[in-house]
Amino acid sequence: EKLIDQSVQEETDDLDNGILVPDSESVISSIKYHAEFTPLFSLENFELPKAFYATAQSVRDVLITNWNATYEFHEKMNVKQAYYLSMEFLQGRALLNAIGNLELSGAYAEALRKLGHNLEDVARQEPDAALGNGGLGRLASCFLDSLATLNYPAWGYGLRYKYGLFKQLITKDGQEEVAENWLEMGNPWEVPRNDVSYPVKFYGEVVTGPDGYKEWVGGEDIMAVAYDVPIPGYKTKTTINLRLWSTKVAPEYFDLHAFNSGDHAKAYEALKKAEKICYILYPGDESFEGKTLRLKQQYTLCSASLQDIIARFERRSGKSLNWSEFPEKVAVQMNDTHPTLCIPELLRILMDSKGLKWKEAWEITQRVRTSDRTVAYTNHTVLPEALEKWSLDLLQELLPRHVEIIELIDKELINTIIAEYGIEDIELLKEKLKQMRVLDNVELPASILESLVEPVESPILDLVEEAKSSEEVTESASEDDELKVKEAKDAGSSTKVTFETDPRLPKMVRMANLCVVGGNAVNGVAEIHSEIVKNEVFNEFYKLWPKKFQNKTNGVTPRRWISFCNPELSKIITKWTGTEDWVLNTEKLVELRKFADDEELQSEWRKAKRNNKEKTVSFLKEKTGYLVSPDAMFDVQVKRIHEYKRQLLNILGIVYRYKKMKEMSADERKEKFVPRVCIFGGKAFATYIQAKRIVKFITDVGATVNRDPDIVLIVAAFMILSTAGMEASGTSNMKFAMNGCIQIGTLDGANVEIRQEVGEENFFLFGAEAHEIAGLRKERSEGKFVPDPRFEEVKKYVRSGVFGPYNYDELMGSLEGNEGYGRADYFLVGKDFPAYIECQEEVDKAYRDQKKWTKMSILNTAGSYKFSSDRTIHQYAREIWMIEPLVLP
Ligand code: HBZ
Repeated sequence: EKLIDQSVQEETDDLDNGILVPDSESVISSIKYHAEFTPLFSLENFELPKAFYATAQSVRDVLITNWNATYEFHEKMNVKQAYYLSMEFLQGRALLNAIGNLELSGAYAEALRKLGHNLEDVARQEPDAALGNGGLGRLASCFLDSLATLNYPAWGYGLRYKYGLFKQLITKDGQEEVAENWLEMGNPWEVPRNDVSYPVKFYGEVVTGPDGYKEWVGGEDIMAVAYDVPIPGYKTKTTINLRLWSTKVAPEYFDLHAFNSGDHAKAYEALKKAEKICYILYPGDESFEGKTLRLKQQYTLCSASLQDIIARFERRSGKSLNWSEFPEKVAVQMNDTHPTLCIPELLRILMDSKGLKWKEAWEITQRVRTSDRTVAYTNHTVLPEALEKWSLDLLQELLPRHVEIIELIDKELINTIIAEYGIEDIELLKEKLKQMRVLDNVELPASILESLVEPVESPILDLVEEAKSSEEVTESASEDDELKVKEAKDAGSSTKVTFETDPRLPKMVRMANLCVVGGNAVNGVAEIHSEIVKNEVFNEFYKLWPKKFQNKTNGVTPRRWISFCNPELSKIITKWTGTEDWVLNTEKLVELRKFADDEELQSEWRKAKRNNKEKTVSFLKEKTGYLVSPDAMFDVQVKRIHEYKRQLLNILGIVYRYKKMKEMSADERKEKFVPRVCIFGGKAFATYIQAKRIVKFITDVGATVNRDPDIVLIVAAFMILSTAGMEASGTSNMKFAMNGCIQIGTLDGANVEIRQEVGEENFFLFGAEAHEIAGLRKERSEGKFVPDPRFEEVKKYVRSGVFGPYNYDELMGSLEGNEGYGRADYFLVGKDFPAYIECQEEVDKAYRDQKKWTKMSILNTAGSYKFSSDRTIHQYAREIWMIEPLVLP
C-alpha cells in the first residue's frame, strides 16, 4: 500500500504534463458509472468479475480519448506510417499493462480498495487474449507496446479469432486440449467499427475488359469488419491501433429466398461459411499445414488490411494523389510468410482498381530506386517443415487473379536470374532457377523458353571456347569468333531448352521466395540466425541482392516484462540506478554493474527474489497441489513443446539426477546436490505425437519424483536448450535475463548475444555449436556415434518402468535410431547429454555460493539492456521502415 500511495502522489504530480491523469475519486465515479450502465452489471452486485469489466470500461474511456487524439494528429501530419501485419498477436491480459502505461496503477488500486476490492484480484479476472502460439505472436505484441511508447506512427493488423490458443489440461494421459472462449463475456478493450468494412473475394474467375484491364468476378464475397484495440504507450499520450478483422457474410449472400421458403439451413450456409474464417487460431507452431481455411484466413488479413491502407493513403493524399509516393507513406512488415499474399494483393489493387501498369505497380511494391521501402519480410524459422508452400492448384481455385500476378513476379525473377548468370552455362542456370523460383515444379514461361538455347556439339563453339580460355587470344580474333558463334546458332546448331518438371509432384508456390523477391528487406531475428538466413536458407538470394538482408535481434518490452510483472525488483533497480528512467532507456540498467558486489544491494536483491519465490510457491500450490520450498533453486523451461527445443534433454537430466540421488545416502545427497524445483511450462500441438509423448513423460516423472519420500525434489521449468542453429532467437531467454535469472543454454539464437552482454562467467554454456551440427548428424547416420554410458543408463532406467506403465520405447527409441525413425536423434540429445549434466553440476556448485550467485543474477539484469523491444523497434524504424517518431503536441 505504501508503494501505491507513493505512486498516487507521483501521478498527481504528472497532471501538468498534459497527460490525462484522473485521481482516485474520478476513477471511482467512472467505475461506478460503468458498473451501472454496462449491461449485466449493477452497483449492488459488484463482485469480482463485474468489478473487472466496469474497471476495464473506465480505463477504455481514457484510451479512446488518447486514441482519437493520436489518430487525428497522424491524419493531419500525413507522415510515413508502418503497418505490422501478423496472423498472431499474443496480447495477454491488458488491464495492468494499460493502467501501468497510463501511470494510473496507484489511482486504480486506491479506487478499487475504496470499492472493496484489491487491484490484483480484479486483474486476475481478465481472460487471456491468447491470439498467438508463442514467440512470434508475443513479439508482435511487444512491438506494439514499443511503437506506441516511442511515438512511432504505426499500426498493427491481425485477425480477431473467436477462439484463441487452446487451454491445456494435464491429465493422467498427458495433455488434453479445450477451446479457449476468451470472448464469452465480451472484450472490453475493443471498439467494433461497423463503419469500417471491406469485401474479400474467394474463387470466381478473371476476365479481361475491353480496355485491357483484368477483372476478378464471381465467386464468393465475404465482409471483413474492423475491431480496433487501442494500444497505449508508456508515459506518452500516443495510443496506436491494433486493427483486428472479423468476418461476416456480405448482405447480398444471405439467401433470403431460401429463408422465406423455409430452407433455413441453406439460408444460413453462407453466413456460417463467412464467420468460420475467424473462428479459431491455427495452433500450429513451426509446422506448415496446407489447409484451405488457413489460406482464407491469410488472404482475409492481407486483403482487408491492404484495402484499408490504400484507402487511407488516398484519403490523406486528397487532390494531390500520386501513386509513386506510396512507398514514401507506407511501410508494410510481414511477420513471417503468413501475410505473403499482401504482395500480390497490393499489385492487384494497384493494377485492377487503380489502373496502374505492371511496371509501375511492381516498382511501388518492391521499390529499389529510392531508400523508401514498401514491403519487408521477417523470417522466424529455419526449419524446412515450417516454410510455407501452397499448392498452386489450391491457390488457382481460391485466388485466380493472384496466381496470374505471382506468375508475373516469377517471370521478373527468372529474367533477373538470367541477367545475372547468363545463358551460356545452361545447367548452372537451370540449377539456379530450380533453387530460386517462386513457382516450384512448374515449366518455364514459353516466352522465356524460346529465348533459351541449349548448346549442342559444335566444332565452331568448341573452337571458340578453346580460344577464349587461351591467353594469346586477341580482341579482334574473339570478335570474329563471336560472329561465327552467332552464325552457328542461327544455323540451328543448338536445341530448345527444356525445364524438367515432375508430373507426379504437385506444383507449388514457395511463399518465402515470394517474400524475398517482392520484399525490399529480409531480416532474421538474432545475429546467428540472420547469418544462417544469408548463408544457408536464402544464400542464392543473398548472392543476388546482398543489401536486402539485415539482422534485427528480437527484444521484449521492459514495461510488461520487468516493471509491471516484477515490481519488487523494479523498485530496487530504480533505487540503485537512481532513476525510473531505465523503463524507457534500458541502457541505464548497466549502472547496476558498479554495485554487483555491494552487500546492501545484494541483500535487497536476494530478498526480492525470495519474496517472488514465495509467491511462486503459493501459485504452484494453488495450481498443482504441491508444496515446494522457496529455498530450493527454481529450474524453469517455458516454451512450446518441440523436439528441437529439447525439453527431453532437460527431463532426462532430471531423471539422471533422481537416479543418482536414489543411489546415495541422505548425507551424500545433501553434499552432492542442491535441492531444485523443476518447472516446465508449454503446450504441445495437438497432433504432434512426439511432443505429446514428451508432455506425458514429464508428468510421469513429476508424479513419481514428487511422491518419493526420500527426495526433496519436486518436478512441477528457465532454459534454452535447443540444438544449436535451430532456435531463431528465443525471447523467454530475454525475459529471464532481465529478471536476474541465470541461464543454462547452448550457443543458439539470441543466447549468443545475451551471453556476450551479461558476460561469459554469468551464463552456463554447454553443447555442440551450430557449425558442428551437420557433421555430427552425418556421423550419427553413419553409425559412428558412441553414446556416453550415462546416456545409456538413463534411457534404460526410463524403460525399466520406474515412471509407470506407459511404454517409453518409442520416445527413447527416437533418441537411438530405431526402425521407423529415419532421423535418429536428429536433435542430438545423446550428443549433448554428458555436457549438459556436467554443466548442471557446475550450476549446483555456483548456487551454493549465494554471494557469487547473487552477483551473477545482478549482472544478468544489468547486461539485459540490449534486449528491450524499444531498441529493436528503433532499428526497424530507421533501417527498414524509414519512419520517424511523431510526438503529440
Ligand atoms: O519466433 C519463434 C521462434 O521459434 C523463436 O526462436 C523466435 O524468438 C520467435 C520470435 O522471433 N517462432 C514462432 O513462434 N513461430 C510460431 O509461433 C508459428 C506459428 C504459426 C506457424 C508457424 C510458426 O504457422
